[in-house]
Amino acid sequence: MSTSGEKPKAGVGTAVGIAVIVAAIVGAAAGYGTTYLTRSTPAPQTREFYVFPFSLGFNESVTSLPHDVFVPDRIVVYRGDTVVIHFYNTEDEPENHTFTMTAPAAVNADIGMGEHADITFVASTAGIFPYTCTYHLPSMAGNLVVLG
Ligand SMILES: [Cu+2]
Repeated sequence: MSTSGEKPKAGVGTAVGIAVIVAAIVGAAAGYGTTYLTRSTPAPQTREFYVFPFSLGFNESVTSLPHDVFVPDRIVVYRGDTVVIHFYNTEDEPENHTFTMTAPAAVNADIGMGEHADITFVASTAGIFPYTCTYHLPSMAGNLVVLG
């Protein structure tokens, strides 16, 4: 214990500990940077998806929400891929559904019972892009995820 009133000085052990922590942080940052710079995106390819309307089992008049949803409600591709969506209206009642999006492509396929639409576009921009059915918002909606 110091009796002179001076503050105790940091020892060699403390300095070594700090150096180890700093080295670990610098090493982790360098590793992350190297991984980021050398990452590769797969070559663009055509990816096909089959999309359907689906009715959930609840009474719309009770919830004030449409019981229709998309299956699937999430589509994931890489930037540059050609996306082919086969949109089928498989419902057994005369009701239209749309597959509508504004980006990365303007699409508005409106199909009746028993019909289908084939939609093709290039996912040229990375991001998350909503697709909706204009008749059954807000529940009938999904997202196209384009990885950059
Ligand atoms: Cu719909």
